[in-house]
Amino acid sequence: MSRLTPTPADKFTFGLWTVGWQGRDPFGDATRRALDPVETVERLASLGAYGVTFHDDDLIPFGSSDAERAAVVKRFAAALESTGLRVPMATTNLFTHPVFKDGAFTANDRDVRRFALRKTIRNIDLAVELGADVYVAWGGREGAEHGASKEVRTALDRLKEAFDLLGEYVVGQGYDLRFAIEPKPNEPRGDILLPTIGHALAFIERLERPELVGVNPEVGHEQMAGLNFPHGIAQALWAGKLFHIDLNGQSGIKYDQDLRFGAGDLHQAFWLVDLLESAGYQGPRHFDFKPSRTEDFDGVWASAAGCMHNYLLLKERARAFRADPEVQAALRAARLDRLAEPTAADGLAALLADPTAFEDFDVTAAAERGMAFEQLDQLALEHLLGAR
Ligand code: XLS
Ligand code: MN
Ligand code: MN
Repeated sequence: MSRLTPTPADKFTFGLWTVGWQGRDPFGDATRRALDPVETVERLASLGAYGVTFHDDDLIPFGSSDAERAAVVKRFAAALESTGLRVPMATTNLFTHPVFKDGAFTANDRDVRRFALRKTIRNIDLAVELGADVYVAWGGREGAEHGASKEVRTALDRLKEAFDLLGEYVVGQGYDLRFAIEPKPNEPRGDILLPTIGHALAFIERLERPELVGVNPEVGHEQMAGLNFPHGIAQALWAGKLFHIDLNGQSGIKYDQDLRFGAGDLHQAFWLVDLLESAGYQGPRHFDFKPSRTEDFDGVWASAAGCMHNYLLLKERARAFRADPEVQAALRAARLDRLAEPTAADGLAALLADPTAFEDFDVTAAAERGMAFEQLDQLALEHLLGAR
């Protein structure tokens, strides 16, 4: 087996809705038939994936009877059992049904908010039953298009209320389950609440049980806002909040492209894998992408395999970059070792009393020092291109 053949140890996971996307977009109908979740489980297992994830409605069609629901779950669980595929995460669809047109946890209508919470809690029970330890919450419809239509401070109160109730529920049930909020700046709403990783991190600290809640950032979502995804992930790691991650590709500030991982901004993909691997991120590498609607099922499975292959290739390139003695010298020349030193380990009083820090500091000489970043970055580019 090649070192670039995925195995469950790589912890690659896919949502049912990713390979199962039928290609419907705002301008065009479906280009592919619906996939049976059991077929998805079998195909993903044969490609070397570790697990599969789902929205409640991906698995159990909205409005199913209790008996239909039980039959679907039983069949799905049997497929998991026979393939060994895991379900490390699940989430709720709070955006497709028209009832959620003005949001779910922050809908102006109280009855819709209560329904959204009950729908979520019902699927949390199933997620735990199937072994998940992370529950993703993407508030796709929690937002607005019209200025006065959403009182944002009040909506944030309702959003906090929802997460506090969900936290109370999982603690009360004794579940080993944490929540991961997925930020997105827009689409399908004109503007969505908690649009970036930073907004979500600040929100989490206002909750009753902040320790239960982290983030599930998605590559393309931050890039839709023009942000540097690896920087956002670094801050989430720094805060101890990277509970899950959605990997895909995006080319700049435009609609949510959900390209396969590695397509789009390849540079950011390289630095992302370098970061996740060097930081020792232990969670699933979850692909949330959409195989282009131009593809038949051969293209769908090829793109799923491509996501995993590209991750493994980038992991290999990042490892070679870090191991290269010339890179290590370039990192020293760029003074990364100095960044790791505390600025005033001797304390504030010593800083204030140190004339070399200010009175005698040679500002001109310091300003003239080159940072040697270009050579370092060229080495990275050559490693990324496989030229070293
Ligand atoms: C949509 C989101 C969605 C979440 C799960 O843009 O990425 O698929 O990951 O609801
Ligand atoms: Mn997306
Ligand atoms: Mn996502």
